[in-house]
Amino acid sequence: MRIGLILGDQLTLSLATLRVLDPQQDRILMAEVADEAGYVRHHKQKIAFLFSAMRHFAEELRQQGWQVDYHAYDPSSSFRSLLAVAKAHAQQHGAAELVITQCGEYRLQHAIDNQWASELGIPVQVFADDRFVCDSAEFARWADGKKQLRMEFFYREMRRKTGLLMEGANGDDPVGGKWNYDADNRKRYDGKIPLPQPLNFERDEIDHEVLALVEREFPEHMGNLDDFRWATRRKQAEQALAHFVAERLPNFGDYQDAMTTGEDFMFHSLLSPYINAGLLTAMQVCEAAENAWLKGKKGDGPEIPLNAVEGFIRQIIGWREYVRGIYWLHMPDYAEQNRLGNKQDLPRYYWDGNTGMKCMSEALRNTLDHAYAHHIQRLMVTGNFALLTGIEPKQICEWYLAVYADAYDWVELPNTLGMVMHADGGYLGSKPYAASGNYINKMSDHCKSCRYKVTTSVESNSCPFNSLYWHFIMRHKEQFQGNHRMSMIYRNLDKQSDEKKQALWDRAEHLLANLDDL
Ligand code: FAD
Ligand code: DLZ
Repeated sequence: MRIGLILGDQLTLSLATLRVLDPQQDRILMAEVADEAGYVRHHKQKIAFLFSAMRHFAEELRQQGWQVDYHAYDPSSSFRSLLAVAKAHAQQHGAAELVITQCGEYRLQHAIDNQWASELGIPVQVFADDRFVCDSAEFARWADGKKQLRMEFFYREMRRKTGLLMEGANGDDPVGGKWNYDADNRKRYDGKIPLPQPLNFERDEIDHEVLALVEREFPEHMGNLDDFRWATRRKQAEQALAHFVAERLPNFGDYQDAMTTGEDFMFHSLLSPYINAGLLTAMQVCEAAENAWLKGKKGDGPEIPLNAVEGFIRQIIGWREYVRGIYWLHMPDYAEQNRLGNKQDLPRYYWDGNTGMKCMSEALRNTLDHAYAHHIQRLMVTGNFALLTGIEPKQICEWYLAVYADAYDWVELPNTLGMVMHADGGYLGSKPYAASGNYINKMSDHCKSCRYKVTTSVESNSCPFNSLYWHFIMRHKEQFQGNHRMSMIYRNLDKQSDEKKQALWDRAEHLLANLDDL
């Protein structure tokens, strides 16, 4: 017999492992282990979501006729790693081989490739993870010979490959004549369209057991479980998808970048934990969005604007696949990059949420309460602040990996190290997403109720983002002044008087020396 080890982020019925094994002869192994639960201090909701989803998945497999051995989390267990559990299991059953689908994270895949077969004393067969639209080899071929990669061109390839939102005699043309409607997706939210509340799911015994376990065994981990809203079963995740398509997708595009005080989810899908853990597949969610749009076009359902559907699909077959491609192309070296030479420590409010900066406290409260923050909070608030203050990439990457229910190294690392911190020298994105308080004020209502004044830069109560932004621009002049996308910024800097530049520099230096007090 063979053993199929299924990981916490492989909860998909069509997983390669399940396609190659035989339910009559082979056994499935799943395990909650201390090493996976503790390699960063995952948010309590992340652990609860994953453990409960894993347990429900094991039940689902049993109902389908599989023999599933499930190692539930036990703090006193001597089996702390997946390898230790697999070894004991292989010996107990006299397994001839271990089968696994390629891991999401380099850390674990590297150990499997280099250590597991000899430790287990049996062959280990790894199958490609074909839940992704583009596998690592295809991405490497696409990237080959390109000095700089651009998501937009990769995305067009993925549109052609999947046929999503394509038209024309040969299906070669993007619907509506344009590939990308991002320019339409930057509205500030004015409160006129009601924001839909996310679904709350019925909890069963498995959920209650897991929630109690996490509360008991991971008390020192970040966040709280009071408002745990995540779906933990496939059926519930499918309900979440249907809810998104019906209630949120129509406004997803327009308000994709908007932020509003007290509104944690806006029109975002909240689907990333389910897609990343495998309860939903990337193609399933894209097709659901495209079908709803097509129905609306035919008059069989509510109309959904093209900018919304295209924006949503681009995030998934564009950004999501693109960052994964970069991850596998450049690991393990990618994780070590720090091209801006940052070494500042992460301020304490990233962990406790207590700061007078309203935009930061809102993003951090959302993170603590829900193990969630929407993209613009991650990119333009907590990410932008880390970039401007020069946080050491390793520290900020570890934070993002720990605190979100959807966080896995393959997707978190390129987003944080590349997109946010520009620590890869601009390989992933051509220009750093650095912005002053002005941007946050344009896209949100936070500045109205903030302790700091967004309209000033050098006074003692002025918005920290303002002087820190100019400090970033000044201190990285050498790296960025030749970047044509930033030439306007450097022209603006040159127009400022020496006194103003010095005042901005001094204010920012003061902030950097007192970061924990903001
Ligand atoms: P929506 O706004 O509804 O977007 C729809 C879907 O598109 C998401 O569910 C997700 O699957 C995909 N998506 C959107 N943007 C990205 C992106 N940049 N990269 C990959 N997929 C994307 N996403 C993760 O899934 N895991 C992470 O660990 C993660 N870390 C991030 C760290 C930083 C610093 C930043 C800036 C972004 C990160 N993202 C990560 C991307 C993005 O912020 C989240 O996917 C998104 O906020 C999840 O919420 P949602 O499902 O409501 O997304
Ligand atoms: C994130 C996570 C956690 C918290 N716990 C487990 C676990 O106990 N068992 C498991 O199989 N997977 C877990 N995971 C997800 C893994 O970390 C993930 O499968 C690997 O990092 C590979 O992507």
